[in-house]
Amino acid sequence: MEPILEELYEAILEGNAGLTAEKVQEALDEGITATVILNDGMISAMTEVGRLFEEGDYFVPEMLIAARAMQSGLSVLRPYLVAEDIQPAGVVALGTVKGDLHDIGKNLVAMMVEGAGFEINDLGTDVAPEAFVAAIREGATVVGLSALLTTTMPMIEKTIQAIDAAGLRDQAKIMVGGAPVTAEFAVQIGADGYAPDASQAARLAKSFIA
Ligand code: B1M
Repeated sequence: MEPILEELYEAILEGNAGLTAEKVQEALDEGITATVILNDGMISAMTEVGRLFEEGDYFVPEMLIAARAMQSGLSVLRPYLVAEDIQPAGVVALGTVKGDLHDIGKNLVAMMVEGAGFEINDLGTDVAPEAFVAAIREGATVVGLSALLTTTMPMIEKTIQAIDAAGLRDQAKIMVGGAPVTAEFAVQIGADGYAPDASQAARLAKSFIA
């Protein structure tokens, strides 16, 4: 790997947002294409962050600051990606279900999934089933439903039912997560996958398009 991409990789692992933006600009100035910068310097770093989190070497704060560094680098890179006409791996519509206002975990999932090369349509919190239906009509191929309350878990199932009733169930893969959600619950309500954390959510989204 080019030394500048190694420095970029390290800056993301360290969660240094300012340095990450600088290294992206330096790599661009050296004539490295946005695609190579994204894949070799940035997505690979976020994959490593995910691995470190799963191994228990990184915790939520480290993952958050790494994801913020990634965002800072992406903001420099975005116009160049557009110029190179890089297509995202797909659009992921993500939201916390209706009645639920928790968004820290959902935001972490958004950052990691964006880090995996997807475009995020962040629908926010307290999202009604109809908004997820509309997002699929607008082109989302993956829907991510987050719930943090046992009282809002049934809304995940209602959202899947609304997508089904709109005749769109085969147009998007549905992944679910949140502290009270389990793999068994995901199977029971007909979701396509469950992820226990943001890193595995990014892996799951990638597996949908593999
Ligand atoms: Co709330 N709250 N809260 N709260 N809150 C919990 C969830 C609770 C467990 C606290 C407790 O009692 N011990 C409890 C739920 C109990 C239950 O349902 N059994 C609870 C309650 C009761 C409530 C209120 C009802 C309190 C009240 O008003 N009486 C109320 C509800 C409001 C509402 O939503 N309608 C409420 C309000 C709030 C605040 C607004 C104050 C605040 C939220 C601020 C915000 O999000 N902007 C808040 C907070 C901060 C929490 C705790 C303390 C922390 C949640 C959090 O951010 N965790 C929480 C207790 C706890 O979890 N220890 C609690 C960190 C975050 C990174 O983890 O969200 O689990 P998490 O996300 C993980 C994974 O779950 C997964 O990946 C993430 C990263 O690894 N994941 C996904 C999440 N979404 C995913 C989606 C995926 C895949 C993976 O695919 C799509």
